Amino acid sequence: MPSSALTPAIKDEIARLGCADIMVGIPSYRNAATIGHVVRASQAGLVQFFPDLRPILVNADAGSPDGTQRVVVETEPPGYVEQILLVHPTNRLQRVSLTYPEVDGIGGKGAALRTLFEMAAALEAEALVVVDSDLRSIVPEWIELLAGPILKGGYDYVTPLYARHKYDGTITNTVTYPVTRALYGHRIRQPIGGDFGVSGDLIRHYLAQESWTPDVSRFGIDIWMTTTALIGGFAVCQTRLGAKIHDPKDPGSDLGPMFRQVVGTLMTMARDNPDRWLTISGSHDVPAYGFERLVDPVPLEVNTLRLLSQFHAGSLTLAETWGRLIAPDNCERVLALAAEAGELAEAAAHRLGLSRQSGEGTSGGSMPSTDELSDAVSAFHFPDDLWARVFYDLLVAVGFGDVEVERLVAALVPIYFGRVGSLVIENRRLSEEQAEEHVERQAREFELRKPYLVERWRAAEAAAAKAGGAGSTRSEEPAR
Ligand SMILES: Nc1nc2c(ncn2[C@@H]2O[C@H](COP(=O)(O)OP(=O)(O)OP(=O)(O)O)[C@@H](O)[C@H]2O)c(=O)[nH]1
Ligand SMILES: [Mg+2]
Repeated sequence: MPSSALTPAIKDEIARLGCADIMVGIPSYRNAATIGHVVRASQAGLVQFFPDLRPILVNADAGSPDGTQRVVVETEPPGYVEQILLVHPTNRLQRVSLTYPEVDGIGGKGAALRTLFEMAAALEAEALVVVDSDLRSIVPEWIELLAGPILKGGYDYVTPLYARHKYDGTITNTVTYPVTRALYGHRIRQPIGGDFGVSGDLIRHYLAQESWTPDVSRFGIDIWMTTTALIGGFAVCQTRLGAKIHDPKDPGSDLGPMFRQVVGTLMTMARDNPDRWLTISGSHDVPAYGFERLVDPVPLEVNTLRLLSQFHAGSLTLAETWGRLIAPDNCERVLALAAEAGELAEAAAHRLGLSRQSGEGTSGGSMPSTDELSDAVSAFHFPDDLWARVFYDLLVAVGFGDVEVERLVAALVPIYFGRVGSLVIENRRLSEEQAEEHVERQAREFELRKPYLVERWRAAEAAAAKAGGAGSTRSEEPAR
């Protein structure tokens, strides 16, 4: 990890605070509208469930101009805990909001967490709970659900389980869940959920890592935390938090950069740790804490027409790059699908009176719903096996090809849009449970196809060793 970049002000703050047993950390950027609720719930959770511990709440903010930090320092805990439950915390709750420093010139969620790790380590906290600042559905019990397995159960890393809408969490559903499961063998359903519990031991391990990259300073942080915990052999469990309601994103318009940062980090870590996944086959359940909850997540709209158009548009500029990265048979299938996506989207846009590229309304009329849009392109289907093969082809290219990871992952984005579009179309008539079964089906496909990855990886490894002379293996000399 890059050397400590804590500012003198943060060091002074740490000296003033001294020690803590349990810390809640909240990264933020322009979250004044929502962070108050998160701070209130966290404070109540600390006092209500851990009255005997020394608690601290730290907000690591990007210097938001909207008053996020002011909201944090002015938000008081709810009075009911002491008034009704007569719980009197032994130790006063400390509440701090600070502007975190960049890491090697890069700011972002990961840089914020880096400051939180350093603070938790300096304060010798036994457990750090990290929660997102745009959460609407957090309740005080989340703090216990995320810290309990660490403080009472001896676990090191607690990942969330949520009831999410079938169209929410597309990067998770299409990449991080199935790939983490197939590579490392742990069925962690939300490897990048954003709400985590981390033990003091694991924080120290994080701070000792050399694998921090610019993407980890941004949205690569979540998959980096999960993968580092798995590779390091730490005890991992899940915890049932109920619904995740937060500022939602449409996968076609908001998630491109996040996809690149998350998937770039996942691939770089796989490239650098082949010994941790090459020999693993199959997967096992990861224990879950907390009582089951029956909740209906908030619906989300997705513009499937735009996803299909973007897939097609990507094929027009990236066909040559895809040809260098993807095995010929698979590439041919992807190009045929992209052409089909373009035709279907164009015909549907014409029928619905929408502009072709954006899928937006052209005459000020209201935008059709996800179902209407998906019905109009219902013939489109991107098969599970092709998605798994293409992903694995790219992983091999990360290991042994001559295209740098950033470019390679950028080239995958339009294909991801095609895959997500297909899943949304396929799931439009399904319940959340049935859609979940599709996610499982796809994860099994990644496991089933893993021998394809291992075979290609080993062949490329052998070819690289031959070309570079005896002893020049991939793991000694990572190809960038
Ligand atoms: N400190 C800091 N926090 C950030 C930055 N960008 C995002 N965050 C915080 O990171 C958390 C997650 O960001 P979101 O934009 O909600 O992303 P997400 O919920 O993981 O993404 P989806 O689930 O795909 O919607 C929130 O608490 C944000 O405030 C940043 O640049 N700096
Ligand atoms: Mg969010």
